[in-house]
Amino acid sequence: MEKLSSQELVQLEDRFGAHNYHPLPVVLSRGKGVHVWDVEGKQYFDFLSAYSAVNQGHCHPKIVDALIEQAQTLTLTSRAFYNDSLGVYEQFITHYFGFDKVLPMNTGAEAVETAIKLARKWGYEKRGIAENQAQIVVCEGNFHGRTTTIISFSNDPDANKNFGPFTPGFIRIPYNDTKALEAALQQPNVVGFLVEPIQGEAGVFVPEEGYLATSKALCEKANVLFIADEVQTGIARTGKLLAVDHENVKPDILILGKAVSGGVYPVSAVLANDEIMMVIKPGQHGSTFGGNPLAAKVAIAALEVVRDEELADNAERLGTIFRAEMNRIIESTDLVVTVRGKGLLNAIIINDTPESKTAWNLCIQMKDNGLLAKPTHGNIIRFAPPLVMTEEQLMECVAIIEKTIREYTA
Ligand code: IF1
Repeated sequence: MEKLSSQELVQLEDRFGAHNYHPLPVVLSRGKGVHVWDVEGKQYFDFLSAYSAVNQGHCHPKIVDALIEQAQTLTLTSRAFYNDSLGVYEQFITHYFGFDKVLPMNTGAEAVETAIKLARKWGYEKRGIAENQAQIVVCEGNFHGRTTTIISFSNDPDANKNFGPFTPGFIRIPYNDTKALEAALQQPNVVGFLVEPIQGEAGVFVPEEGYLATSKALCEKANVLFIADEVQTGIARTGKLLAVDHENVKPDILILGKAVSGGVYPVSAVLANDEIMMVIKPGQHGSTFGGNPLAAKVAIAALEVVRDEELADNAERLGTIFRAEMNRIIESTDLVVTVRGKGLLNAIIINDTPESKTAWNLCIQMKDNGLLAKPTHGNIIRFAPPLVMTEEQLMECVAIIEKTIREYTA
């Protein structure tokens, strides 16, 4: 087949694909480590990492090798039968994160839905809550996925307008507000508190020091499950294996996705101890691909890479340098108001309204200068490179960001 140009490929997506995204105008055809290349061969630094799914870098050889080997051996058995990869993976990942058991799923949203079902069932069968009365506390500004139940408790109109009717059973409180959580936990039938340790999509909102530990303590006191959604903040992204590790908080239910597979294959996971996990009996939950041998082998390789290449330490160290460099730049420009984040999950706030095109235009210019990033909401640009980045590469990216800001304000 003849090689299609970027423009031709964009037209194919426009003509034949649903318009559920508005991508930056760049068509990628290859990725390796911290770099991606477009169809015309131009190289970029990837500063989004597929929303933190490619923490280990694009096409990491160890993960791809695991994929290829298993893909030629056994890809899918369904859970109607056992297979020789799942138990090995379950032992590996439960020891890796310190829980009794794992329920393997595929996407982050499926894992969030699984956690919701688990918390509700635990509430009915262990706390004696009246059936169909369970409540789960969630936060304003949350992003936990795109299914109908999950958008039922979103307060983002883009996420839920005209997708109703919605699933009941959720209490929404302000993020980073333990007083609001304490009040919500007094309400009857509350079984869980579902929270992102850092709100990614909302614009990399880092809660105050102690928020997670205080929230966990409040949940313990109220016998309510603390459910951490680490789909985006987990897997070393924020400078620790999990974002909750910054406060030594052990969630009752841990939700993982994205970089569990290094972006090579859809893998997600829900981890909990037996007194919670064992409320689900055979035939009460599952999925065709959940826990398939290919996912199992890929996830083991992806998690070994995080451990063996000490990606959390690298993210911690480079994140500190990155924010210092951004603060240096902020000193000398009015275009950027602040930088915030932890590890290599950061964002800059652009000095313009959320409705303005400034952040978008800056991303277009950074693209032309060789770095790919995308605004989250309006005037916030998320910066999340692969965690395998070197300091030298990071400084090259800082130079591109600085050059772009200078050009933009010239
Ligand atoms: C899109 C956002 C990021 C997540 C958290 C669960 C999920 C996600 C904390 C669901 C997924 C993705 C979804 C993707 C873009 C991206 C995203 F912009 F949507 F919000 F990262 F911030 N919990 N986030 O961040 O996982 O089902 O997608 O595997 O929908 O555009 P998923």
